[in-house]
Amino acid sequence: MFEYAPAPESRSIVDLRASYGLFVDGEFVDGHGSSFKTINPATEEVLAEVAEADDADVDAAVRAARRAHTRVWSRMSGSERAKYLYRIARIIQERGRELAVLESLDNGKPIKESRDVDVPIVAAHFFYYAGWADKLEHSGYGTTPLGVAGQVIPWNFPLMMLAWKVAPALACGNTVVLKPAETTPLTALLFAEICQQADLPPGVVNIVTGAGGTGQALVAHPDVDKVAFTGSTEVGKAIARAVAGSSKKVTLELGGKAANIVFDDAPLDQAVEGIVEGIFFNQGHVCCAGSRLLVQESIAEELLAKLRTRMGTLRVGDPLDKNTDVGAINSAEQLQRIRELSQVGEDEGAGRWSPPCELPERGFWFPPTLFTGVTQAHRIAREEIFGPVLSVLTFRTPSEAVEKANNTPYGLSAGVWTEKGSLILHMAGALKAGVVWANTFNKFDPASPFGGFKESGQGREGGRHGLAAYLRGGDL
Ligand code: TXE
Repeated sequence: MFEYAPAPESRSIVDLRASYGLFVDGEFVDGHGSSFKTINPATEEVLAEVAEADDADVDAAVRAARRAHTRVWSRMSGSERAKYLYRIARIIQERGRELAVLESLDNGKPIKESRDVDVPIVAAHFFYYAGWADKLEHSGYGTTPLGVAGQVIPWNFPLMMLAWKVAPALACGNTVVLKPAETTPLTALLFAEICQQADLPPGVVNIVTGAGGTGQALVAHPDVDKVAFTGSTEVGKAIARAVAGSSKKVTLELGGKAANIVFDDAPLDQAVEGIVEGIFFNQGHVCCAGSRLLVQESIAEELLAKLRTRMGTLRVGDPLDKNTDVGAINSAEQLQRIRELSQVGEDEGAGRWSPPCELPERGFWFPPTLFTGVTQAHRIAREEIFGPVLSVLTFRTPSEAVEKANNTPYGLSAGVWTEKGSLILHMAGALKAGVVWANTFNKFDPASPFGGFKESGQGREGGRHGLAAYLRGGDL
Protein backbone atom coordinates (compact mmCIF):
# COMPACT_ATOMS: atom_id res chain seq x y z
CA MET A 1 0.00 0.00 0.00
CA PHE A 2 1.33 3.42 -0.96
CA GLU A 3 2.17 5.97 1.72
CA TYR A 4 2.73 9.55 0.71
CA ALA A 5 6.23 10.45 1.83
CA PRO A 6 7.31 13.82 0.48
CA ALA A 7 11.04 14.29 0.18
CA PRO A 8 11.47 18.06 0.54
CA GLU A 9 15.26 17.90 0.83
CA SER A 10 15.46 16.81 -2.84
CA ARG A 11 13.83 20.04 -3.88
CA SER A 12 16.63 22.16 -2.51
CA ILE A 13 18.92 20.65 -5.14
CA VAL A 14 17.30 22.86 -7.76
CA ASP A 15 17.44 26.60 -7.76
CA LEU A 16 13.92 27.25 -8.97
CA ARG A 17 13.28 30.79 -10.14
CA ALA A 18 9.88 32.44 -9.91
CA SER A 19 9.88 33.26 -13.61
CA TYR A 20 11.78 32.30 -16.73
CA GLY A 21 12.36 34.10 -20.02
CA LEU A 22 13.24 32.74 -23.43
CA PHE A 23 16.77 31.77 -24.42
CA VAL A 24 17.69 33.66 -27.58
CA ASP A 25 21.13 34.41 -28.96
CA GLY A 26 22.87 33.15 -25.85
CA GLU A 27 20.86 35.26 -23.39
CA PHE A 28 17.73 34.86 -21.32
CA VAL A 29 15.31 37.53 -22.57
CA ASP A 30 11.76 38.60 -21.78
CA GLY A 31 9.33 37.55 -24.45
CA HIS A 32 6.95 39.96 -26.17
CA GLY A 33 4.02 37.68 -25.48
CA SER A 34 2.27 36.70 -22.27
CA SER A 35 3.35 33.99 -19.85
CA PHE A 36 2.04 30.71 -18.50
CA LYS A 37 2.43 28.69 -15.34
CA THR A 38 4.10 25.33 -15.18
CA ILE A 39 2.94 23.16 -12.30
CA ASN A 40 4.11 20.17 -10.36
CA PRO A 41 1.66 17.44 -11.39
CA ALA A 42 2.20 15.56 -8.13
CA THR A 43 0.97 18.48 -6.00
CA GLU A 44 -0.63 20.94 -8.45
CA GLU A 45 1.53 23.73 -7.00
CA VAL A 46 2.91 26.32 -9.38
CA LEU A 47 6.61 25.79 -10.02
CA ALA A 48 7.28 28.89 -12.12
CA GLU A 49 5.91 31.42 -14.56
CA VAL A 50 7.33 30.94 -18.06
CA ALA A 51 7.35 33.27 -21.07
CA GLU A 52 5.07 32.41 -23.97
CA ALA A 53 6.96 33.17 -27.17
CA ASP A 54 4.94 34.97 -29.84
CA ASP A 55 5.68 35.17 -33.56
CA ALA A 56 8.18 38.03 -33.09
CA ASP A 57 10.06 36.04 -30.44
CA VAL A 58 10.18 32.98 -32.67
CA ASP A 59 11.42 35.17 -35.51
CA ALA A 60 14.17 36.64 -33.32
CA ALA A 61 15.25 33.13 -32.29
CA VAL A 62 15.33 31.87 -35.88
CA ARG A 63 17.32 34.92 -36.97
CA ALA A 64 19.81 34.36 -34.14
CA ALA A 65 20.12 30.71 -35.18
CA ARG A 66 20.68 31.72 -38.81
CA ARG A 67 23.42 34.20 -37.89
CA ALA A 68 25.13 31.65 -35.66
CA HIS A 69 24.93 29.06 -38.41
CA THR A 70 26.33 31.27 -41.13
CA ARG A 71 29.01 33.06 -39.16
CA VAL A 72 30.20 30.54 -36.62
CA TRP A 73 28.86 27.03 -36.30
CA SER A 74 28.91 25.77 -39.88
CA ARG A 75 32.39 27.28 -40.35
CA MET A 76 33.89 25.46 -37.41
CA SER A 77 35.74 22.23 -37.92
CA GLY A 78 33.97 19.10 -36.75
CA SER A 79 36.54 18.55 -34.01
CA GLU A 80 35.89 22.04 -32.63
CA ARG A 81 32.14 21.38 -32.56
CA ALA A 82 32.86 18.08 -30.86
CA LYS A 83 34.67 19.89 -28.05
CA TYR A 84 31.51 21.84 -27.23
CA LEU A 85 29.36 18.72 -27.35
CA TYR A 86 31.73 16.82 -25.06
CA ARG A 87 31.71 19.77 -22.70
CA ILE A 88 27.91 19.84 -22.64
CA ALA A 89 27.84 16.09 -22.01
CA ARG A 90 30.19 16.42 -19.05
CA ILE A 91 28.23 19.30 -17.52
CA ILE A 92 25.04 17.24 -17.88
CA GLN A 93 26.73 14.51 -15.88
CA GLU A 94 28.02 16.96 -13.28
CA ARG A 95 24.60 18.59 -12.89
CA GLY A 96 22.78 15.27 -13.23
CA ARG A 97 21.03 15.36 -9.86
CA GLU A 98 19.77 18.86 -10.43
CA LEU A 99 18.47 17.96 -13.89
CA ALA A 100 16.83 14.80 -12.56
CA VAL A 101 15.05 16.55 -9.69
CA LEU A 102 13.81 19.35 -11.92
CA GLU A 103 12.61 16.82 -14.49
CA SER A 104 10.69 14.90 -11.83
CA LEU A 105 9.19 18.09 -10.39
CA ASP A 106 7.96 19.38 -13.74
CA ASN A 107 7.02 16.07 -15.35
CA GLY A 108 5.95 13.85 -12.43
CA LYS A 109 8.20 10.91 -13.30
CA PRO A 110 9.87 8.93 -10.50
CA ILE A 111 13.29 10.25 -9.51
CA LYS A 112 14.83 6.80 -9.93
CA GLU A 113 13.90 6.99 -13.62
CA SER A 114 14.96 10.58 -14.25
CA ARG A 115 18.20 9.97 -12.34
CA ASP A 116 19.08 6.48 -13.60
CA VAL A 117 17.53 6.43 -17.07
CA ASP A 118 16.73 9.85 -18.53
CA VAL A 119 19.78 11.87 -17.50
CA PRO A 120 22.36 9.15 -18.29
CA ILE A 121 20.79 8.62 -21.73
CA VAL A 122 20.82 12.38 -22.32
CA ALA A 123 24.53 12.60 -21.50
CA ALA A 124 25.18 9.49 -23.62
CA HIS A 125 23.55 11.16 -26.63
CA PHE A 126 25.82 14.17 -26.40
CA PHE A 127 28.88 11.95 -26.00
CA TYR A 128 27.78 9.75 -28.90
CA TYR A 129 27.11 12.57 -31.36
CA ALA A 130 30.22 14.45 -30.23
CA GLY A 131 32.05 11.40 -31.55
CA TRP A 132 30.41 11.81 -34.96
CA ALA A 133 31.07 15.57 -35.33
CA ASP A 134 34.56 15.08 -36.79
CA LYS A 135 33.75 11.87 -38.67
CA LEU A 136 30.78 12.94 -40.77
CA GLU A 137 32.49 11.87 -43.97
CA HIS A 138 31.94 8.29 -42.74
CA SER A 139 28.24 8.86 -42.15
CA GLY A 140 27.30 8.08 -45.72
CA TYR A 141 25.27 11.29 -45.84
CA GLY A 142 27.99 13.83 -46.64
CA THR A 143 29.19 16.61 -44.37
CA THR A 144 26.95 19.57 -45.28
CA PRO A 145 24.50 20.75 -42.61
CA LEU A 146 21.00 21.87 -43.52
CA GLY A 147 21.02 25.17 -41.63
CA VAL A 148 18.47 26.04 -38.94
CA ALA A 149 16.49 23.25 -37.30
CA GLY A 150 13.09 23.98 -35.71
CA GLN A 151 12.45 21.29 -33.13
CA VAL A 152 9.20 20.71 -31.24
CA ILE A 153 9.17 18.18 -28.42
CA PRO A 154 6.62 16.62 -26.05
CA TRP A 155 6.33 16.40 -22.28
CA ASN A 156 6.91 12.71 -21.64
CA PHE A 157 10.73 12.80 -21.88
CA PRO A 158 11.51 16.52 -21.93
CA LEU A 159 15.27 16.20 -21.59
CA MET A 160 15.67 13.01 -23.54
CA MET A 161 13.70 14.32 -26.51
CA LEU A 162 15.79 17.48 -26.38
CA ALA A 163 18.98 15.42 -26.50
CA TRP A 164 17.71 13.21 -29.34
CA LYS A 165 17.13 16.34 -31.38
CA VAL A 166 19.78 18.83 -30.33
CA ALA A 167 22.83 16.54 -30.19
CA PRO A 168 22.74 15.22 -33.80
CA ALA A 169 21.69 18.63 -35.17
CA LEU A 170 24.66 20.35 -33.56
CA ALA A 171 27.12 17.60 -34.42
CA CYS A 172 26.26 18.03 -38.10
CA GLY A 173 26.77 21.80 -37.99
CA ASN A 174 23.15 22.96 -37.77
CA THR A 175 21.87 25.49 -35.28
CA VAL A 176 18.68 24.98 -33.34
CA VAL A 177 15.49 26.64 -32.16
CA LEU A 178 13.75 24.23 -29.80
CA LYS A 179 10.27 24.46 -28.33
CA PRO A 180 9.66 22.31 -25.27
CA ALA A 181 6.14 21.24 -24.31
CA GLU A 182 4.08 23.74 -22.34
CA THR A 183 3.71 21.45 -19.31
CA THR A 184 7.45 20.70 -19.04
CA PRO A 185 9.57 23.69 -20.08
CA LEU A 186 11.95 23.85 -17.13
CA THR A 187 14.69 21.37 -17.94
CA ALA A 188 15.08 22.82 -21.45
CA LEU A 189 15.74 26.18 -19.77
CA LEU A 190 18.24 24.57 -17.43
CA PHE A 191 19.85 23.06 -20.52
CA ALA A 192 20.10 26.60 -21.93
CA GLU A 193 22.05 27.54 -18.81
CA ILE A 194 24.32 24.56 -19.44
CA CYS A 195 24.94 25.84 -22.99
CA GLN A 196 26.04 29.16 -21.48
CA GLN A 197 28.26 27.33 -19.00
CA ALA A 198 29.82 25.40 -21.90
CA ASP A 199 30.51 28.71 -23.69
CA LEU A 200 28.52 27.54 -26.66
CA PRO A 201 28.55 30.41 -29.17
CA PRO A 202 25.39 32.56 -28.89
CA GLY A 203 22.55 31.55 -31.20
CA VAL A 204 23.66 27.95 -31.72
CA VAL A 205 20.91 26.78 -29.34
CA ASN A 206 17.77 28.87 -28.75
CA ILE A 207 14.83 27.83 -26.58
CA VAL A 208 11.36 29.29 -27.17
CA THR A 209 8.77 28.27 -24.61
CA GLY A 210 5.05 28.32 -25.26
CA ALA A 211 2.09 26.22 -26.35
CA GLY A 212 1.01 24.87 -29.74
CA GLY A 213 0.89 28.36 -31.32
CA THR A 214 4.59 28.87 -30.64
CA GLY A 215 5.31 25.49 -32.23
CA GLN A 216 3.17 26.40 -35.21
CA ALA A 217 5.07 29.68 -35.71
CA LEU A 218 8.36 27.84 -35.48
CA VAL A 219 7.63 25.09 -37.99
CA ALA A 220 6.06 27.58 -40.42
CA HIS A 221 8.93 30.06 -40.22
CA PRO A 222 10.32 30.50 -43.75
CA ASP A 223 13.93 30.49 -42.59
CA VAL A 224 13.72 27.12 -40.86
CA ASP A 225 15.35 24.45 -43.03
CA LYS A 226 14.47 21.39 -41.04
CA VAL A 227 11.54 20.47 -38.80
CA ALA A 228 11.84 17.74 -36.20
CA PHE A 229 8.75 16.86 -34.20
CA THR A 230 7.83 14.34 -31.54
CA GLY A 231 4.26 14.35 -30.31
CA SER A 232 0.74 13.33 -31.19
CA THR A 233 -0.12 11.85 -34.57
CA GLU A 234 -2.74 14.54 -35.02
CA VAL A 235 -0.27 17.42 -34.65
CA GLY A 236 2.34 15.49 -36.67
CA LYS A 237 -0.08 15.32 -39.57
CA ALA A 238 -0.88 19.04 -39.21
CA ILE A 239 2.85 19.82 -39.33
CA ALA A 240 3.31 17.64 -42.42
CA ARG A 241 0.51 19.60 -44.09
CA ALA A 242 1.94 22.96 -42.95
CA VAL A 243 5.35 22.30 -44.51
CA ALA A 244 4.10 20.48 -47.61
CA GLY A 245 5.43 22.13 -50.75
CA SER A 246 8.26 23.92 -48.90
CA SER A 247 11.87 22.80 -49.12
CA LYS A 248 11.92 21.93 -45.41
CA LYS A 249 13.05 18.48 -44.43
CA VAL A 250 10.81 16.84 -41.83
CA THR A 251 11.11 14.03 -39.34
CA LEU A 252 8.10 12.98 -37.28
CA GLU A 253 8.06 10.67 -34.30
CA LEU A 254 4.44 10.05 -33.38
CA GLY A 255 2.28 7.65 -31.44
CA GLY A 256 2.35 3.90 -30.91
CA LYS A 257 0.38 0.89 -29.68
CA ALA A 258 3.10 -1.67 -29.22
CA ALA A 259 2.46 -5.35 -28.69
CA ASN A 260 4.49 -7.18 -26.09
CA ILE A 261 4.19 -10.79 -27.30
CA VAL A 262 4.77 -13.65 -24.88
CA PHE A 263 5.12 -17.22 -26.21
CA ASP A 264 4.52 -20.30 -24.09
CA ASP A 265 8.22 -21.18 -23.76
CA ALA A 266 9.21 -17.74 -22.44
CA PRO A 267 10.77 -17.43 -18.98
CA LEU A 268 7.65 -16.04 -17.36
CA ASP A 269 9.17 -14.17 -14.42
CA GLN A 270 11.49 -12.35 -16.78
CA ALA A 271 8.59 -11.63 -19.13
CA VAL A 272 6.57 -10.19 -16.26
CA GLU A 273 9.40 -7.76 -15.52
CA GLY A 274 9.46 -6.77 -19.19
CA ILE A 275 5.70 -6.29 -19.27
CA VAL A 276 5.81 -4.08 -16.16
CA GLU A 277 8.74 -2.12 -17.60
CA GLY A 278 6.93 -1.89 -20.91
CA ILE A 279 3.76 -0.25 -19.65
CA PHE A 280 4.41 1.25 -16.20
CA PHE A 281 7.78 2.90 -16.92
CA ASN A 282 7.17 6.67 -17.01
CA GLN A 283 3.47 6.07 -16.15
CA GLY A 284 3.04 4.62 -19.64
CA HIS A 285 3.68 8.06 -21.15
CA VAL A 286 5.93 6.41 -23.69
CA CYS A 287 5.37 6.34 -27.45
CA CYS A 288 6.87 2.86 -27.66
CA ALA A 289 5.12 1.59 -24.48
CA GLY A 290 4.12 -2.08 -24.54
CA SER A 291 0.48 -1.12 -24.13
CA ARG A 292 -0.89 -4.37 -25.58
CA LEU A 293 0.06 -7.67 -24.01
CA LEU A 294 -0.36 -10.54 -26.46
CA VAL A 295 -0.03 -13.77 -24.53
CA GLN A 296 -0.20 -17.31 -25.88
CA GLU A 297 -3.48 -18.81 -24.71
CA SER A 298 -1.98 -21.85 -22.95
CA ILE A 299 0.01 -19.72 -20.47
CA ALA A 300 -2.34 -16.74 -20.18
CA GLU A 301 -3.75 -17.64 -16.77
CA GLU A 302 -0.38 -18.37 -15.21
CA LEU A 303 1.20 -15.22 -16.65
CA LEU A 304 -1.65 -12.97 -15.56
CA ALA A 305 -1.54 -14.35 -12.04
CA LYS A 306 2.15 -13.51 -11.83
CA LEU A 307 1.56 -10.11 -13.38
CA ARG A 308 -1.16 -9.22 -10.88
CA THR A 309 1.11 -10.20 -8.00
CA ARG A 310 3.93 -8.07 -9.40
CA MET A 311 1.61 -5.11 -10.01
CA GLY A 312 0.62 -5.31 -6.36
CA THR A 313 4.19 -4.46 -5.38
CA LEU A 314 4.39 -1.25 -7.45
CA ARG A 315 4.61 1.89 -5.35
CA VAL A 316 2.63 4.76 -6.79
CA GLY A 317 3.27 8.22 -5.39
CA ASP A 318 5.71 11.03 -4.70
CA PRO A 319 8.04 11.28 -7.70
CA LEU A 320 10.88 12.51 -5.48
CA ASP A 321 10.73 9.43 -3.25
CA LYS A 322 13.47 7.05 -4.40
CA ASN A 323 11.20 4.05 -3.79
CA THR A 324 8.46 5.25 -6.11
CA ASP A 325 7.84 3.09 -9.18
CA VAL A 326 4.94 4.97 -10.77
CA GLY A 327 4.75 8.75 -10.50
CA ALA A 328 2.16 11.37 -11.39
CA ILE A 329 0.28 11.76 -14.65
CA ASN A 330 1.75 14.80 -16.36
CA SER A 331 -1.35 16.96 -16.67
CA ALA A 332 -5.06 17.19 -15.87
CA GLU A 333 -5.76 16.89 -19.63
CA GLN A 334 -3.75 13.69 -19.95
CA LEU A 335 -5.41 12.24 -16.84
CA GLN A 336 -8.78 13.01 -18.39
CA ARG A 337 -7.80 11.19 -21.61
CA ILE A 338 -6.68 8.14 -19.66
CA ARG A 339 -9.85 8.11 -17.60
CA GLU A 340 -12.08 8.45 -20.64
CA LEU A 341 -10.46 5.64 -22.61
CA SER A 342 -10.42 3.39 -19.55
CA GLN A 343 -14.13 4.02 -19.13
CA VAL A 344 -14.61 3.09 -22.78
CA GLY A 345 -12.74 -0.16 -22.08
CA GLU A 346 -15.14 -0.98 -19.26
CA ASP A 347 -18.20 0.03 -21.25
CA GLU A 348 -17.11 -2.21 -24.11
CA GLY A 349 -16.98 -5.15 -21.73
CA ALA A 350 -13.30 -5.68 -20.92
CA GLY A 351 -12.42 -6.74 -17.35
CA ARG A 352 -10.72 -3.95 -15.40
CA TRP A 353 -8.35 -4.56 -12.49
CA SER A 354 -5.93 -2.46 -10.44
CA PRO A 355 -4.03 -3.44 -7.29
CA PRO A 356 -5.21 -1.76 -4.10
CA CYS A 357 -3.46 1.58 -3.91
CA GLU A 358 -4.23 4.80 -2.13
CA LEU A 359 -3.69 7.81 -4.34
CA PRO A 360 -2.90 11.27 -2.94
CA GLU A 361 -5.79 13.71 -2.91
CA ARG A 362 -3.96 16.45 -4.74
CA GLY A 363 -2.16 15.99 -8.01
CA PHE A 364 -2.89 13.84 -11.05
CA TRP A 365 -2.83 10.12 -10.41
CA PHE A 366 -3.92 6.94 -12.10
CA PRO A 367 -3.31 3.45 -10.72
CA PRO A 368 -1.56 0.70 -12.70
CA THR A 369 -4.46 -0.89 -14.57
CA LEU A 370 -5.02 -4.16 -16.39
CA PHE A 371 -7.77 -4.86 -18.91
CA THR A 372 -8.42 -8.52 -19.69
CA GLY A 373 -10.75 -10.12 -22.20
CA VAL A 374 -9.83 -7.44 -24.73
CA THR A 375 -10.56 -8.12 -28.39
CA GLN A 376 -9.40 -6.31 -31.50
CA ALA A 377 -12.81 -4.67 -31.73
CA HIS A 378 -12.18 -2.77 -28.50
CA ARG A 379 -10.97 0.80 -28.74
CA ILE A 380 -8.47 0.15 -25.94
CA ALA A 381 -6.83 -2.41 -28.26
CA ARG A 382 -6.32 0.14 -31.01
CA GLU A 383 -6.00 3.65 -29.56
CA GLU A 384 -3.01 5.06 -27.74
CA ILE A 385 -3.95 5.62 -24.08
CA PHE A 386 -0.55 6.98 -23.06
CA GLY A 387 -1.00 6.01 -19.44
CA PRO A 388 -0.37 3.08 -17.06
CA VAL A 389 -3.04 0.93 -18.70
CA LEU A 390 -2.38 -2.48 -20.23
CA SER A 391 -4.78 -4.25 -22.61
CA VAL A 392 -4.44 -8.04 -22.66
CA LEU A 393 -5.25 -10.15 -25.73
CA THR A 394 -4.51 -13.80 -26.37
CA PHE A 395 -3.32 -15.77 -29.41
CA ARG A 396 -2.70 -19.39 -30.33
CA THR A 397 -0.15 -19.38 -33.16
CA PRO A 398 2.75 -17.13 -34.20
CA SER A 399 0.86 -16.05 -37.31
CA GLU A 400 -2.15 -15.03 -35.21
CA ALA A 401 0.21 -13.05 -32.97
CA VAL A 402 1.69 -11.27 -36.00
CA GLU A 403 -1.74 -10.54 -37.43
CA LYS A 404 -2.97 -9.06 -34.14
CA ALA A 405 0.23 -7.16 -33.41
CA ASN A 406 0.19 -5.52 -36.84
CA ASN A 407 -3.50 -4.70 -36.70
CA THR A 408 -3.01 -1.07 -35.69
CA PRO A 409 -2.43 2.17 -37.53
CA TYR A 410 0.89 2.47 -35.69
CA GLY A 411 4.21 0.68 -36.13
CA LEU A 412 6.76 1.96 -33.67
CA SER A 413 7.88 -0.94 -31.52
CA ALA A 414 7.16 -4.48 -30.34
CA GLY A 415 8.53 -7.02 -27.88
CA VAL A 416 8.92 -10.77 -28.32
CA TRP A 417 9.45 -13.20 -25.43
CA THR A 418 10.60 -16.71 -26.35
CA GLU A 419 13.70 -18.84 -25.99
CA LYS A 420 13.57 -19.88 -29.66
CA GLY A 421 16.03 -17.80 -31.65
CA SER A 422 14.42 -18.75 -34.96
CA LEU A 423 11.04 -17.52 -33.73
CA ILE A 424 12.58 -14.20 -32.67
CA LEU A 425 14.05 -13.73 -36.14
CA HIS A 426 10.78 -14.70 -37.81
CA MET A 427 8.79 -12.27 -35.64
CA ALA A 428 11.30 -9.45 -36.11
CA GLY A 429 10.84 -9.77 -39.87
CA ALA A 430 7.06 -10.10 -39.77
CA LEU A 431 6.23 -7.34 -37.29
CA LYS A 432 5.69 -3.92 -38.83
CA ALA A 433 7.55 -2.04 -36.14
CA GLY A 434 10.62 0.18 -36.23
CA VAL A 435 12.07 -1.49 -33.14
CA VAL A 436 11.58 -5.11 -32.07
CA TRP A 437 12.98 -6.00 -28.67
CA ALA A 438 13.66 -9.65 -27.87
CA ASN A 439 13.36 -10.78 -24.24
CA THR A 440 13.62 -7.19 -23.06
CA PHE A 441 11.67 -3.95 -23.51
CA ASN A 442 12.18 -0.17 -23.55
CA LYS A 443 15.93 -0.37 -23.96
CA PHE A 444 17.47 2.70 -25.59
CA ASP A 445 20.96 3.35 -26.84
CA PRO A 446 22.24 6.39 -28.72
CA ALA A 447 23.80 4.10 -31.33
CA SER A 448 20.45 2.45 -32.20
CA PRO A 449 18.10 4.04 -34.71
CA PHE A 450 14.58 4.66 -33.42
CA GLY A 451 11.45 5.49 -35.41
CA GLY A 452 8.27 4.07 -36.81
CA PHE A 453 6.26 2.75 -39.72
CA LYS A 454 2.77 3.84 -40.74
CA GLU A 455 1.22 6.51 -38.51
CA SER A 456 4.09 6.29 -36.04
CA GLY A 457 6.01 8.73 -38.18
CA GLN A 458 8.80 9.15 -40.66
CA GLY A 459 12.57 9.20 -40.42
CA ARG A 460 14.85 7.79 -37.76
CA GLU A 461 16.54 9.29 -34.74
CA GLY A 462 19.61 7.82 -33.09
CA GLY A 463 22.69 6.13 -34.43
CA ARG A 464 24.25 6.85 -37.80
CA HIS A 465 20.75 7.01 -39.31
CA GLY A 466 19.95 9.92 -37.00
CA LEU A 467 22.51 12.01 -38.89
CA ALA A 468 20.60 11.67 -42.16
CA ALA A 469 17.95 14.04 -40.89
CA TYR A 470 20.50 16.83 -40.40
CA LEU A 471 22.76 16.54 -43.46
CA ARG A 472 22.10 17.51 -47.08
CA GLY A 473 23.10 14.05 -48.27
CA GLY A 474 20.49 12.48 -46.00
CA ASP A 475 18.06 12.58 -48.92
CA LEU A 476 20.22 10.34 -51.03
O1 TXE B 1 0.48 16.31 -27.79
P1 TXE B 1 0.83 17.45 -28.82
P2 TXE B 1 -0.37 16.40 -26.42
C1 TXE B 1 0.19 11.52 -27.80
C2 TXE B 1 -0.44 10.86 -26.59
C3 TXE B 1 -1.14 11.99 -25.92
C4 TXE B 1 -1.59 12.81 -27.11
C5 TXE B 1 -1.82 14.26 -26.86
O2 TXE B 1 -1.37 9.89 -27.03
O3 TXE B 1 -2.23 11.55 -25.16
O4 TXE B 1 -0.54 12.69 -28.03
O5 TXE B 1 -0.71 14.87 -26.19
C6 TXE B 1 3.32 21.13 -29.71
N1 TXE B 1 2.24 22.98 -34.37
N2 TXE B 1 1.58 11.87 -27.58
O6 TXE B 1 -1.64 17.13 -26.64
O7 TXE B 1 -0.26 18.48 -28.84
C7 TXE B 1 3.01 21.14 -28.24
O8 TXE B 1 3.06 22.45 -27.73
C8 TXE B 1 3.43 22.79 -33.78
C9 TXE B 1 2.56 10.93 -28.05
O9 TXE B 1 0.52 16.92 -25.39
O10 TXE B 1 1.20 16.77 -30.08
C10 TXE B 1 4.09 20.21 -27.70
O11 TXE B 1 5.33 20.90 -27.61
N3 TXE B 1 3.55 22.31 -32.54
C11 TXE B 1 3.90 11.53 -28.12
C12 TXE B 1 4.20 19.14 -28.78
O12 TXE B 1 3.65 19.75 -29.95
C13 TXE B 1 2.44 22.00 -31.85
C14 TXE B 1 4.29 12.44 -27.02
C15 TXE B 1 3.44 17.85 -28.49
O13 TXE B 1 2.11 18.15 -28.16
C16 TXE B 1 1.16 22.21 -32.40
C17 TXE B 1 3.21 13.34 -26.64
C18 TXE B 1 1.08 22.71 -33.74
N4 TXE B 1 -0.07 22.89 -34.35
C19 TXE B 1 1.91 13.00 -26.90
N5 TXE B 1 0.22 21.82 -31.50
C20 TXE B 1 5.02 10.62 -28.49
N6 TXE B 1 5.18 10.33 -29.78
O14 TXE B 1 5.82 10.22 -27.67
C21 TXE B 1 0.89 21.39 -30.40
N7 TXE B 1 2.22 21.51 -30.60
